[in-house]
Amino acid sequence: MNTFLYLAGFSLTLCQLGLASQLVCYFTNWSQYRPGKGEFLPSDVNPHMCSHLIFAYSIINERNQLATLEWNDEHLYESLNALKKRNPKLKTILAVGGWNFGSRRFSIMVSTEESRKTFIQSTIRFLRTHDFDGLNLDWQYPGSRGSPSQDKQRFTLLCKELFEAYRKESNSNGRPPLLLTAAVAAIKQFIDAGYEIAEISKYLDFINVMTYNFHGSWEAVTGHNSPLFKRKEDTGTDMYLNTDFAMTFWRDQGTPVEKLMMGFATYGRTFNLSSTINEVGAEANGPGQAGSFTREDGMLSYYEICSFLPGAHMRMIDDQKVPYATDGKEWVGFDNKESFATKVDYLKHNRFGGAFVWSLDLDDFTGHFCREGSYPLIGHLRSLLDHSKAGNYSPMLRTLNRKLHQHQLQSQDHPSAEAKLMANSPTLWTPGVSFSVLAVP
Ligand SMILES: *[C@@H]1O[C@H](CO)[C@@H](O)[C@H](O)[C@H]1NC(C)=O
Ligand SMILES: CC(=O)N[C@H]1CO[C@H](CO)[C@@H](O)[C@@H]1O
Repeated sequence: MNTFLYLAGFSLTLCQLGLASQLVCYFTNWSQYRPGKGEFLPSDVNPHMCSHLIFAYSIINERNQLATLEWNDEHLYESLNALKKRNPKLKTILAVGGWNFGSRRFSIMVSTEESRKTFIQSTIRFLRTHDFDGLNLDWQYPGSRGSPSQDKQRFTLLCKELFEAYRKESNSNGRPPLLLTAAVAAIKQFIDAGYEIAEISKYLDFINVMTYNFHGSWEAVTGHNSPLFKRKEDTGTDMYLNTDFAMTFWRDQGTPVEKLMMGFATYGRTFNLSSTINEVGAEANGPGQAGSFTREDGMLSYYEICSFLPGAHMRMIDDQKVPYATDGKEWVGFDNKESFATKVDYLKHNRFGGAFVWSLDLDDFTGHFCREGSYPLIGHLRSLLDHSKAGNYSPMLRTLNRKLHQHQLQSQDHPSAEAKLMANSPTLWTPGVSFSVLAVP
C-alpha cells in the first residue's frame, strides 16, 4: 500500500515535470547603493521569474548568532519576503557569509558543539521571525583562507546538526522544514580542502556550485570568468577551471544530480592587455576599467557590457562555448543569451537539478541598456529551463522508463529513497529529479 502511495506521488511529479525547474536567484544587499539606473531594490525583483530568491548576505556575530549586516536589512527582508504575496510559490532564503566575510567567524562558530548549537538555534528564530524559508551557507571556504583543515569535518557536523534541528522544529510545529542549502567552491583545490561531499549532500536540500570566477585579473594572462569546458591548451590544474569539471566532480564524489545547481553569471571579468595580442591566454597586467555603475575593478555587469560591445570585437571561444570582447587594451570574458543556451543544454543533458544566478542586479533589469527587454539574460534562462519539459526524451522512452521504475519499486519492500524524497518534498519537484529516476539504467 505504501508503494502505491509513493507511486501516486511519483505520477504527480510527472505532471509537475513540464511546468518549471528550479531557478535560484541571488539578491545582493549592496546593489541598493549604485548610482542612477544601477540602483537595485526589492521592487526591481520580478516575483515570477525565479523559484527561489537568496538574500546575500547576513553575518555571524561575536556571540555566534546569525545577524543583519546593513542598517536597513530588516526593511529589505520585509520587502523581499512581501514578494511571496504576489507569488505564493516563491521561496526565499537567507545567505550567510560571502567572500568578504571570509572564514574566521565560521571557524569559531563550528569549533564547539555549544557554539554550533547557539548558531543553529539563532538561525531558526531569525529565519522564522523574518519569514524566510531557509538558509544558504556561503562559507568561502571551510579549510581555506585561514580556516584550519579540521573545519572540513566540522562543516559536515554543522550541516548534520542544522538538518536535524530543522526537522525537529518542523515536527514540533507542523510547518514545512526550513530549507538547508549551501553555495560551494567550484575550484578543485578548495573543494578538496573543504567538503566531505557525499556526507554533506545527505543533509543539504540543494547545493549551488559557484561555477564562475574561474579566471580574472589576478592572473597574468586573459581567461574566461565562466567557461563551460576546458580549452585544448589547458594543461595541469588549468584543466579543472571550468563548469564541466566542477559539476561532474561534485556529482562523481557523491552528490545526487537533482541536488546540484549550476551557476550562471550575469557579469564578466575584465583584463588590461599588455600587448596587441588579444586572444584568450594573451598577456595582461591587471583589471580593465571599473564600470561606471558597479564601480569594481576587474568586473562588468551584463548591462555595462552592453554599452561596451558597440565598437568592440567579439568572438566565441570555440572550446569553451562562451564569448569574450575586446576593445583596445580592454578585454572582457562574459556570458550572453547564446552561451546561456549552450549551458542549459548541458545542464539538461546531465540532469542537474537546476540553475542559480549571480546575480539579479547585474542583468539589465531595467532593459534600459541592452534594449532586449528587462532581465534579458535571466528571463532567457527562465524560458530555456521551462522548455526542458520532456526535452530530448521521447514519450516512448519515458513510458519505458516509468515501467522500469515501477518495477523497481514493486520489487522492493521499501520504496527507494528518491521516490520518498519526491513524494515528500514539493521543493524538489524538478525535471532533474524526475529524469534521474526515469533514466534507463
Ligand atoms: C594597461 O596596459 C598598458 C600596457 O599595455 C599600460 O600602458 C596601461 O597603463 C595599463 N592601464 C592600466 C589602467 O593599468
Ligand atoms: C553596502 C554594502 O556593501 N553592504 C554590505 C553587504 O554585504 C557585504 C558582504 O557581507 C558587506 O561586506 C557589505 O558591507
